[in-house]
Amino acid sequence: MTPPALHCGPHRFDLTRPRVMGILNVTPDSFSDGGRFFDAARALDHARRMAADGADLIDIGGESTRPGAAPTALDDELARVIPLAATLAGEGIAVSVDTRKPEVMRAAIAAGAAMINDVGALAAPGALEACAASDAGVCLMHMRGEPGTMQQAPAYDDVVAEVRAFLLGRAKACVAAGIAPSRIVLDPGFGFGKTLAHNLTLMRALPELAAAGYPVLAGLSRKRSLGELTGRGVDERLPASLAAALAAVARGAAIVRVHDVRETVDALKVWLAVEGSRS
Ligand code: 9MG
Repeated sequence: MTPPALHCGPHRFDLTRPRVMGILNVTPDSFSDGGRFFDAARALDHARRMAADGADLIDIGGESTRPGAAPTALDDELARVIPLAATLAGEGIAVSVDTRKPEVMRAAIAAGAAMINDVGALAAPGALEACAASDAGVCLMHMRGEPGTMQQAPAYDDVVAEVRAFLLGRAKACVAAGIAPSRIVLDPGFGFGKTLAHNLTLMRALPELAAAGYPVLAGLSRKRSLGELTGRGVDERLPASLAAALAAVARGAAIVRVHDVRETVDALKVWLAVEGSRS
């Protein structure tokens, strides 16, 4: 069951309708937008555009997590992310910061970020404490391995059971550290140490994950699995990304993380008109 609301700093999201997180990669080497928003002025324009198009949250990432990516130095990540987060938060936009570093988490929260999106599920020393000392939302994602090597023959005995147990274990650690359950989002981490078959199995099992009582975030936009299914290059995956977002929402995802906000918002409006709210 999707909980009725998510609390993220000053923002409260009613989850009786699906929410959209717009992606803002401020890295020179993003797989999906090729570093187009590395320039701060362009990044700001793009974030404001996504917010105007209906994004509920803007997820700013200053370290690439694409398969094969190398780590980013702390100072570089801070310089890329924090001024943008401060400006956008100052405009009332709900900012999420995609980071694994506790130092970046603390600076992001001080700059007004409403959510920390951690592909490492707050496992780094100091990460839980950094978030617990705030009222920001947290997105806990499952990843098998590290971005540099995670797609080298990932293997599971039971991908659904393993991902679910990991995420519920991390949620428990968050609650024990003082993070209210109403601030926690779970994410199976499509493409993070998973084959196409793993991703499809997880997609079919989203209702099982949602049944745990935390909102579920699904990130499939433009990902490699969609290229494998359609034969399309990264710039040609909009229809596949929309289909994936709708399939995820139909299986209980509360938030979809996407590049193409305007198109996704339209698709969800149609879905919602047909389905009605989730209350
Ligand atoms: C940073 N990032 C890239 N893909 C992602 C996904 O699927 N989920 C979350 N939470 N973050 C992601």
